[in-house]
Amino acid sequence: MTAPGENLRINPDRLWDSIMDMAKIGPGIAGGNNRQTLTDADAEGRNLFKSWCEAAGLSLGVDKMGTMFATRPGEDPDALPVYVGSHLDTQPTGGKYDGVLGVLGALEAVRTMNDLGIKTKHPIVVTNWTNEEGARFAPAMLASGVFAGVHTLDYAYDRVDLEGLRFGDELKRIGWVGDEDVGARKMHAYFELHIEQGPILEAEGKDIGVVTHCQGLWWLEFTLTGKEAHTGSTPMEMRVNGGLAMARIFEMVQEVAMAAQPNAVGGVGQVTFSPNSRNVLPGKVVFTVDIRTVDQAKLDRMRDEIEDRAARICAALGVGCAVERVGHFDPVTFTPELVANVRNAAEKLGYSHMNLVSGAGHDACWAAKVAPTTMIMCPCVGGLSHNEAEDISKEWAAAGADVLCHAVLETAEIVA
Ligand code: HGY
Ligand code: MN
Ligand code: MN
Repeated sequence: MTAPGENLRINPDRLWDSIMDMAKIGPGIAGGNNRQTLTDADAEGRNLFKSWCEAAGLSLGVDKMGTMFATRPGEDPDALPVYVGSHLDTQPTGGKYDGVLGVLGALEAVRTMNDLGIKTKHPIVVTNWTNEEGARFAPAMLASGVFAGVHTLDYAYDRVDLEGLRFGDELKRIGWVGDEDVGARKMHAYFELHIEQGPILEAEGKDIGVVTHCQGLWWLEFTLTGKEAHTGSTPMEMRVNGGLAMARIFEMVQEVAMAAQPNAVGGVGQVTFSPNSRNVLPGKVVFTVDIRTVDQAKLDRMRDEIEDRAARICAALGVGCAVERVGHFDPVTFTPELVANVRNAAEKLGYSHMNLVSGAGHDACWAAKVAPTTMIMCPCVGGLSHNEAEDISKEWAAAGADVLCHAVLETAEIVA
């Protein structure tokens, strides 16, 4: 007689259909998604997710950062819940699976438990964190950061997007300001299923990433002050050229990251020039340097070298240089007991697997500060993510959700 849930498998078609239905909301222009946080599309995605949670018999709580917590009751009312989730917000040119696989994989695990009438000692809470991406409002993982006590609610509410709109005002506008104090909930454990967003699992032919660590990160926002002047009539020796300083800093960041190999990255994804006119030298150049590595000392060395060398590059050009550390988390070591639950689940289900360090940041990085936490990853095609062409197979999604379901049940304790 096999134990209840021993050979459990989730419903791959139901999971895939849910992912495809969510992908219809906030469509991109090239097959992916633009469902940025606190936009009308985000609100529409939240409402669809809410309807699915209610259909699965879950009770929904929302905190003051808009994070959604859908609870499946446990048999022991005093047992802390096992939280399982990720995020539904996307990059402006995001894929269909980044974050979404983790939220809907968690929902599919609960739907499967419902199908089989499985009861657990601990409640299970399916979670959608607000503003994981940090694309519209920096920093990334903003809501989970408030939940973990890293940011205050006021700090988060005052973050502004490129149009100068405030996070707190936009959350209110879409009607998703919840009544729960952020971080009041206590977790027995937190699990997050996510696409790898890198090339390793596919290259190694593995179905499952048993995530042991996550790279640490610094986001350094530089504001360079040049002198607005005519690009045609201003002699070269008279220019105070913020754009030139920016270019030299970009080259230097590349050099620092390459010197820090292996397992370190550095680059820039966003720049704004003002006045951003073709024939005006920029008076102000703002950009964010993104550096990451799993080695704490190396991470901080890279940060210090970049800040120091940028100041010298700007001084040599007479350009003003200010830097603000707008995003940071130290390298994360996930909880060995939960990592073992994931590995055992993959083993039991016959999925190929390997240990993995997450290159991207996730809400799990902040959850790990307040609860036992770990992650599960599935491959993605060509390692591509934060690109509308992001792609995974239904089989990879199902394998990840199967392992998630078993690891969660192991931790939430099936009550026969
Ligand atoms: O930046 C990250 O690693 C995540 O995609 N927010
Ligand atoms: Mn993500
Ligand atoms: Mn992302």
